[in-house]
Amino acid sequence: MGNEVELLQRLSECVVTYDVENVQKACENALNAGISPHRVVSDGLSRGMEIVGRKYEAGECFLVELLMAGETMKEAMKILEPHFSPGESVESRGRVVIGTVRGDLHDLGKNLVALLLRAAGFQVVDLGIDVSSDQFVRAVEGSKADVLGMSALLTTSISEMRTVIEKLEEARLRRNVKVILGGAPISQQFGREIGSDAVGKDAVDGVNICKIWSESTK
Ligand code: B1M
Repeated sequence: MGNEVELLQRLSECVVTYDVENVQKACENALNAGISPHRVVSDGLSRGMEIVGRKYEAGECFLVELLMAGETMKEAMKILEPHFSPGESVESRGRVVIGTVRGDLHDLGKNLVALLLRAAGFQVVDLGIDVSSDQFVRAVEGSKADVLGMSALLTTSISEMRTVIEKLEEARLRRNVKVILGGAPISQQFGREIGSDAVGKDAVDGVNICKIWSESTK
């Protein structure tokens, strides 16, 4: 079955070579060898995505190949999802509305955050991709959310996050909801500038921040 390094390497290779047929098997092998589902994602699949991203940036692969790498990762997540499920006895920690902002179709990171939030016992309303500011505001109001999570991967989309926060203020909802941002182009400074409550460095960090908020309101 190979050692840990090889199993993680294999996962990364599956993403880099768009090996949709074998990625689930590679996940199973890693899980059976005792590698945690978190590491399967962070030290295996995500490493592969980073390589594909760099190749795209260097002009060594095309958009369609990015898409195929994304699909490979989604296929892998199907196998991993049950391993992140919370126990039945887990009490709800609160409601989180989450989505990728308008103009942005990247959802792998956002899906991972949603998955880990559910695993931690949060009720998650996932609005999907290309979500407008009005959709975010309506969902926060309608679901009485404790937390709003916004994700963006494109620098051209991040200004949309500011619009959402401004509209929450106009609707007098800002005080009722904590706002967390995430995605590669989002810095802590940007988060402070637009008036968010936190920026998650990665999915685990984002979920930990939500857990701390949930504990502090108990
Ligand atoms: Co695109 N893409 N893409 N892409 N893509 C990037 C982001 C890019 C950096 C690639 C590059 O040029 N190097 C670049 C953006 C440049 C920029 O603006 N700075 C880019 C571009 C330019 C584009 C297009 C414009 C290309 C084109 O059409 N010419 C186009 C835009 C489409 C659109 O959105 N309107 C496009 C399209 C696509 C695909 C559809 C083909 C595909 C997405 C598939 C999908 O998501 N279903 C895709 C992919 C796969 C990528 C890369 C390769 C990988 C992104 C990814 O999924 N990573 C990416 C390059 C890269 O990142 N190296 C790239 C894995 C994922 C688990 O990580 O999403 O970063 P990530 O999430 C992390 C953290 O950021 C954080 O936690 C996650 C895990 O720890 N996080 C949060 C994310 N959200 C969070 C929310 C939180 C907390 C933490 O709280 C709420």
